[in-house]
Amino acid sequence: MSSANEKGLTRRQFLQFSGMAAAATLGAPRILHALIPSTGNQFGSDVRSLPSICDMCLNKCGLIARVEKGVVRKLDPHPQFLKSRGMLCAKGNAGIKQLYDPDRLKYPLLRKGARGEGRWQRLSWPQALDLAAEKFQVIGEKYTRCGVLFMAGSDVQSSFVNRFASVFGSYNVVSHESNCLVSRNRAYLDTFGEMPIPDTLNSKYIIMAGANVFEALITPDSIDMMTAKQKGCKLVVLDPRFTKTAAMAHEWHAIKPGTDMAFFLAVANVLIEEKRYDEKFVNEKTYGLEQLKDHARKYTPEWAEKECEIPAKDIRRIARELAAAAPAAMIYPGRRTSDYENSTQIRRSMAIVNALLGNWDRPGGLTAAREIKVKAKPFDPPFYEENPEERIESGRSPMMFEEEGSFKHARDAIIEGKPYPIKGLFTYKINPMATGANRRKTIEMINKLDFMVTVDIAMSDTAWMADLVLPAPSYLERMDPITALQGSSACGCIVTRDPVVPALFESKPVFWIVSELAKRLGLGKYFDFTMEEYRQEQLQDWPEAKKDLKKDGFHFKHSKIYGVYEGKIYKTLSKKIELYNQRYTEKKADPMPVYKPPQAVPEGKFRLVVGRNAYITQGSSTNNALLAELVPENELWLHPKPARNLAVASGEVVEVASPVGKGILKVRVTDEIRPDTVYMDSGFGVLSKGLSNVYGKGASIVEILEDHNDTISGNMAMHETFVTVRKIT
Ligand SMILES: Nc1nc2c(c(=O)[nH]1)N[C@H]1C(S)=C(S)[C@@H](COP(=O)(O)OP(=O)(O)OC[C@H]3O[C@@H](n4cnc5c(=O)[nH]c(N)nc54)[C@H](O)[C@@H]3O)O[C@H]1N2
Ligand SMILES: Nc1nc2c(c(=O)[nH]1)N[C@H]1C(S)=C(S)[C@@H](COP(=O)(O)OP(=O)(O)OC[C@H]3O[C@@H](n4cnc5c(=O)[nH]c(N)nc54)[C@H](O)[C@@H]3O)O[C@H]1N2
Ligand code: SF4
Ligand SMILES: [Mo]
Repeated sequence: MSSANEKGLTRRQFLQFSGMAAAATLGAPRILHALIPSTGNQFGSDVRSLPSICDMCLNKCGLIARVEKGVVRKLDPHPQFLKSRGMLCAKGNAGIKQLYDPDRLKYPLLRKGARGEGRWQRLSWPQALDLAAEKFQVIGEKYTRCGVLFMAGSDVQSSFVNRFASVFGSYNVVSHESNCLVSRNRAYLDTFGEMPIPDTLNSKYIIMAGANVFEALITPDSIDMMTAKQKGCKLVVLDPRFTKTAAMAHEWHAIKPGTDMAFFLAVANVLIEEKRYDEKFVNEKTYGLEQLKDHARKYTPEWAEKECEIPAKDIRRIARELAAAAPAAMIYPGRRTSDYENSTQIRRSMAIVNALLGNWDRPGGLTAAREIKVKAKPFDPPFYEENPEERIESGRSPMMFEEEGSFKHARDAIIEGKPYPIKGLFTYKINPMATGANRRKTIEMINKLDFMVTVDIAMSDTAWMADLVLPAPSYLERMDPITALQGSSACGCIVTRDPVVPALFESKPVFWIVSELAKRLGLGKYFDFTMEEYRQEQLQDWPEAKKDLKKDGFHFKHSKIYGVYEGKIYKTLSKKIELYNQRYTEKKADPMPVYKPPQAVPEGKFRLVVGRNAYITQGSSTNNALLAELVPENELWLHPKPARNLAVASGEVVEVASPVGKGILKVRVTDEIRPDTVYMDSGFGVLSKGLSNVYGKGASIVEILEDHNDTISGNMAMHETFVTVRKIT
């Protein structure tokens, strides 16, 4: 497999251009447009410009909604919102179709026929709430209150679901994070004592492995990466696919999936053997250099080449270039190489190289998280004596995060009924039917339940399986609490939302839903406040922010970026950056990453990998009418060589099958992927007929993916599935 930089210039230039076109949607905000005053513009004088915060993905970019006679006509980027550098991406623009989607849920629905049959009865809100409260009460009495599992996705109101779970008495709360990035968080926390923020903007050399920032947008990193490149930063991408990020990179290496650790251990080897690491920094601030020296000795670039299929001379050169650019150089922490059974250790190898570069707390490297906190209204939850000792999935992986849980493990535990039964499920703004690998198991789990409630804006596949479906307003119709946005090199900020238009249909925010449930369950005193009162209390520590929040929906807290760790200790056992982690030994994990090759791809099969494009959010925006125009269905990326063997051409149809499921979709024959790997977009092959734009299109990746997990953190490992591909005639 050759690297992109060895390919013909014309093709590369072409792809760079197509990458640039995609990036232009994110890089060229229509600032001038957004700055037009709210009266007397081309929309007419009764057009108002109202600020809000985009919610089409987790990034939360600032926007301005143009509202004409109570109707949102257009969404523009907020030019002063630093975190997104005044950008609103394609998905952000398409938010208008999320609001005005004819498929929106309109009123509470109760399942009539069998699960997944799609027969519903309309209920009034009082009927729906009475029913849900009664069902949860009964489950609580019969199976203890931990017999109800709560799942809330990435949302500013999810904290109210957690609060409700806590006062109801269940500590079985699972977020989306164990399907996302907990293994990365684990690795960085256990190395640096915290999750660092990359100073992408000022970096001179970035290796991006298992991340795709020009399609999987992270603000401000995606935009800053573009600016950094213009300022001369070198970008090296390791990805089995030629992504848009790879197209924009100086170098792309089609790394063999699952072998990044070999690459990074070899980089560590070169840095140590050639004494190119930051000696002063490493001696002063890290723990375990001597052990690492011994450990890394055997991991030479020549050894690594055989594992990761990147030439030894390139590994050596890249290590030297990195060292020369350090400390303004980094292995981009990314979000999810969380895809293998040893993902925490893969990420540890990257974190360790970062530490060797001494790129901590200095321009162009990794920086400390900005301290930014907003109070939540304090409460003292009741104690329920009869509850079990532990969370349902406790002990299934040694170092799970208590606050996030593990979807994979919790689902297994519910199916097994062990160590105790869970019979109720409440989901809010999360779609595990489309985002949890092995969909059949999710269905199996749901079939074990007595009662399931889903709060969503659309009839997602998860809602489709529920007993009771409750309609929520979109972000443009909500009043939200104040939330701190961490994790951005544009400094910390707090954001909030006021409705730009009134809530449509009978939709109700989850804050109201859980407050009403609490009242019915005798827990009303824990929700005896309005959203306005809640915000007032949150703002007690933020008097200076009031004006900004009202005007823009955000307030930035400018703070020191570099040198904040001077004189501070690291939040690790050794109080230093841990190249060697003693705690891991106690947990029977390797204290330093030990390379174990991934399972070889069996003859005649392919490894299926997950990824993103700029027009889809995880598993759930594919029904959006504007985005569906851009990606109407998914296709299987297949390299020309195996395509020839299978006698299949682009546009023809194949069956992709794994031991757990299969799907039928069109093929895209392309050399933008390794011959041993296949890829397809997420969010297609839906079961719900309530998603009328996407129903019947493409195949579901979670139907095909097996559910492995990162052994240490319990993160779903989504790249451990081998599939067969067969032409359908
Ligand atoms: N447009 C868009 N933007 C998003 C999101 C979205 O859904 N859509 N979601 C947001 C969220 S929640 C997240 S977590 C982030 C995710 O952002 P990223 O972490 O950038 O995630 P992915 O797009 O999944 O990129 C992972 C890449 O790893 C590659 N890969 C697979 N196996 C290997 C391997 O073994 N080694 C290496 N080096 N590469 C491998 C895949 O081909 C893929 O391109 O994006 C955020 N931004
Ligand atoms: N197949 C596949 N699986 C994945 C990923 C992938 O790329 N592909 N990515 C992984 C990652 S990184 C992550 S972070 C997780 C994310 O996992 P999920 O959190 O399950 O992600 P989404 O697909 O965004 O699901 C969001 C749900 O909320 C609903 N929704 C949207 N807006 C609102 C609202 O305002 N109110 C309410 N009540 N509901 C709303 C949507 O209709 C949808 O049902 O998925 C992980 N799993
Ligand atoms: S990256 Fe795009 S979809 Fe995500 S919040 Fe920003 S504008 Fe919205
Ligand atoms: Mo994620």
